[in-house]
Amino acid sequence: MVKTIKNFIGGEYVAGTAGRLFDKLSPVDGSLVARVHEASQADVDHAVAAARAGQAEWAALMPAQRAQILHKVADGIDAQAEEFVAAECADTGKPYTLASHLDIPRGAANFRIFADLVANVPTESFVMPTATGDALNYALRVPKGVIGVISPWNLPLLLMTWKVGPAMACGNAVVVKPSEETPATTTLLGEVMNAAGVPKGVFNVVHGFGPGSAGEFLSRHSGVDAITFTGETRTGAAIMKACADDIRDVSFELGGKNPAIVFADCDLEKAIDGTARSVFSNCGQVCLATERVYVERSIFEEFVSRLAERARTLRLGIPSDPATTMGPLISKEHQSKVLGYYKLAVEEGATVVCGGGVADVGEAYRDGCWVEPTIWTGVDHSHRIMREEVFGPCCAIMPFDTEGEAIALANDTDYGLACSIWTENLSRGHRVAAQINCGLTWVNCWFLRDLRTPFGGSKQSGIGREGGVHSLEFYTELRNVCVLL
Ligand code: NAD
Ligand code: 6OD
Repeated sequence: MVKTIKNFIGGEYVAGTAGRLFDKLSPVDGSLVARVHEASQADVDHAVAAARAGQAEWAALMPAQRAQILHKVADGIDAQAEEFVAAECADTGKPYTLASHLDIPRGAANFRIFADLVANVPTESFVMPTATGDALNYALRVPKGVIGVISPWNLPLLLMTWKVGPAMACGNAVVVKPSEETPATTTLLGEVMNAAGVPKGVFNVVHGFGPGSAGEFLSRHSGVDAITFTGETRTGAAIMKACADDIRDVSFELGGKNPAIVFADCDLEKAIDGTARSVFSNCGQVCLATERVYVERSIFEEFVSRLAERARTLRLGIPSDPATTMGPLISKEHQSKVLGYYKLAVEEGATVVCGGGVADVGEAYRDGCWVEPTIWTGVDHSHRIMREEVFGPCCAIMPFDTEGEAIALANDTDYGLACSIWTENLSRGHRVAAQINCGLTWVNCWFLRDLRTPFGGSKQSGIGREGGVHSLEFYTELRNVCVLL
């Protein structure tokens, strides 16, 4: 049955006042999944006003009281996990196995970690001797106010709650603009917030697009104190401009063109496993995904043929089939973009090791957004597929001869999000990791997350770090009080 999805403002589901609805189509077969109420400027104004009104009551609670409520939110997600999984998979086409092991449990974990952290955060103080006696300085950590959260479609609940969890734990109210491609789970979270006892207006959701729609209305809104955004680098630039006039703060998690470096002294089986996961998981639509693989020359041929073997054994299929290991891309538009890169790679002279086209998943899914998992060799850094983010299930593999060359190749990019290093020589692992210019380096693993650690990108991959106490830096402000005793 086709759902109708409304905005969530002041604790209630409300229709868009302009009466405009847009279609959300299934990436699996192009069928209509939902009709979504697009928020007008007036609706975004309403959501920001509701957030302003709700924030004071929320911030007045003790951190431990907020923590208790946020634990109930996490429990609520767990209790409705099946519904969340079904909604996430209907919007994205991703396998149930992935959503139920990664997206939805992380949605709950993102509330628990920050609830506990904020309830236990210390404050700093200094005693300063003066000629007339001591002065006591202490810092008060206060919420920023209303946070605009603009989120993407690839890991919808996970990435949205990664921002909403710490923002709310710190005493802020939020207005969330989920991707137009994935409106369902953010909307469902409204129900969970109400059931957990979150005061009305603390969590709001507005639906729509970017430019000239809810995304732009929110990022330009003078009633929003800061914007936290995850998405494409170019979109980040537009949001930064929108925030510039009022000097509003931004936190950005942006695109990547992430390298993996595979040394001949690696455990080859683990390196193949890890690289296959990092290239093909979520149909390659993970900001941390590996798109450039540098392999030491002595194991190059073997690595390429074994990774291609893994690609060929991926099982493309519908989300509910437990045998499915890869779903479709998110949309027809994104499929065209990825297929454009598949064509460009060949025009630029790359050798196609496997894949390279539209995947045939059967007549019933002809209108879906399927592409083949793809591997290229015969590339160098003059090729656009070695420089631009594709965001699909593909990688290009290049040989290298020395450690220094591998480091230079990995760093030769405008991005700086993530890197994986595969070696059994841990001294080398530490040494190389220290020289890679990116926010996150994994040695002999990939996307292994401890939520207390700093997360974010260098260069065009982002601004700021979130995770653990680093999130507090963005979602709160410190006020110093100096008392002459
Ligand atoms: P996107 O930038 O197209 O859209 C993200 C969000 O921004 C959506 O909600 C969209 O409606 C909104 N938006 C678009 N234009 C806007 C504008 N002018 N003003 C305000 N809002 C606007 O990104 P996407 O296609 O949804 O996601 C894929 C991209 O996100 C990839 O580049 C990927 O690398 C990146 N990403 C980065 C991280 C990270 O942690 N660094 C995580 C996930 C995704
Ligand atoms: O694990 C996280 O906290 C996180 N932000 C992951 C981002 C994945 C990008 O697609």
